[in-house]
Amino acid sequence: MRTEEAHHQSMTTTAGPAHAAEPTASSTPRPHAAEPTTGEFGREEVLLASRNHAMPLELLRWERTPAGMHFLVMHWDVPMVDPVAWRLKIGGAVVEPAEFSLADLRARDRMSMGVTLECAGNGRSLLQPRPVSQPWVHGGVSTAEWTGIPLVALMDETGLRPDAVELVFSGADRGFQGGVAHAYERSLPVRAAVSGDVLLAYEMNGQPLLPQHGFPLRLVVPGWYGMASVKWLDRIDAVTQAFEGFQQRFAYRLQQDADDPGEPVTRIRVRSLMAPPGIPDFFSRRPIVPAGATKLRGRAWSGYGLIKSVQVGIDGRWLPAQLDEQDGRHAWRGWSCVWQAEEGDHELICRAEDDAGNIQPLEPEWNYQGMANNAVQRLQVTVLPSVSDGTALP
Ligand SMILES: Nc1nc2c(c(=O)[nH]1)N[C@H]1C(S)=C(S)[C@@H](COP(=O)(O)O)O[C@H]1N2
Ligand SMILES: [Mo]
Repeated sequence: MRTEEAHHQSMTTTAGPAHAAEPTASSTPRPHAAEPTTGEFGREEVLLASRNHAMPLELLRWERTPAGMHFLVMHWDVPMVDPVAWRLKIGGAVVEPAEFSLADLRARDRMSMGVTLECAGNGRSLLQPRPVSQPWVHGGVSTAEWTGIPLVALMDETGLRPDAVELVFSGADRGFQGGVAHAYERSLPVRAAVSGDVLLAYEMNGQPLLPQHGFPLRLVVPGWYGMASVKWLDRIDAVTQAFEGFQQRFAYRLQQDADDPGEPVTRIRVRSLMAPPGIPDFFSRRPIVPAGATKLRGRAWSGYGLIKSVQVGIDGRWLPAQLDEQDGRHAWRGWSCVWQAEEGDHELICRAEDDAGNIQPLEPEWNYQGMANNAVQRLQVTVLPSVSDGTALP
């Protein structure tokens, strides 16, 4: 239901005592603190963006993103977890509730895989009007090598009661969002959680997880937007009804307006990005490229299948890109294309298609939270006759 309140309420102040914990139709908690805007970036957005950094797009040249360059999202504070006292507790609708220490988990058969994680809000700031939240441009995506144990291995030990419908994953971090205090919790349908390659990861790129990426243990859900991959994991509960926590029910929804219950955000939509060619101008970051043959490189991924093709658009003319070898089922796929760059200003676009028949839209599909924007990247570049030390911009 639409209400007057919806248009001028603030998330950082409490609406009223009766509204604090039990949301009603007239006080639906809002994941974002302000209405979408066409205005300038605010102080809160700048602060969020400096805590939750992007992967610089030149890192698209790397098959695996170095840990310190992997994009980062923390809703609240990084929790300090004592790895000796820490236990993973599995309970709820299971046959045998159990607790595991980090040493228990590390002693089991390990599995490693390259997984592309992308934040569901990646591309948010390119929408008009712009939802006010973490103001991603393109860099909310990275690919690390994750090592741990398959979730299904532990669930086989604890067993699941036949009435279990979802698993709820809880992180050790807590905060307020939508005016409600809660731990970061997300659920997956039982089938998605125990089929697939869902991993309980304790290493990233061969090293113990860094504090900001979920030390000592995190979930990695290949193919799903990043919100599913709960960090600082300390509980898994099997539940017999759909989970209604804030991060499930109100955040990560494809909504048309604040009161639209919306559809849940799940898998990663097909997308490609290009590493910037040439060398950048410091302040504008515009790429400056010398005339002649230039190799354009990038990566493409999809949570719905494998990448089938990538096209590169140069001033509106499409060229097919060459695809690198597919690297596992869950890591992005490299692509390249040779461009005969001619002097002047140009627009470069890349557009991927997956083997489920999904193709990137040319224009973003707007939604209220700025989720899952997989529109093509448009890169404005300048080609000069040559570029050497001392070359001046025109
Ligand atoms: N416990 C917890 N898990 C979390 C989050 C969080 O804030 N708390 N953020 C989620 C979101 S929105 C994303 S996109 C990914 C980002 O993972 P990364 O920071 O390792 O890149 O973590 C997810 N897991
Ligand atoms: Mo995210």
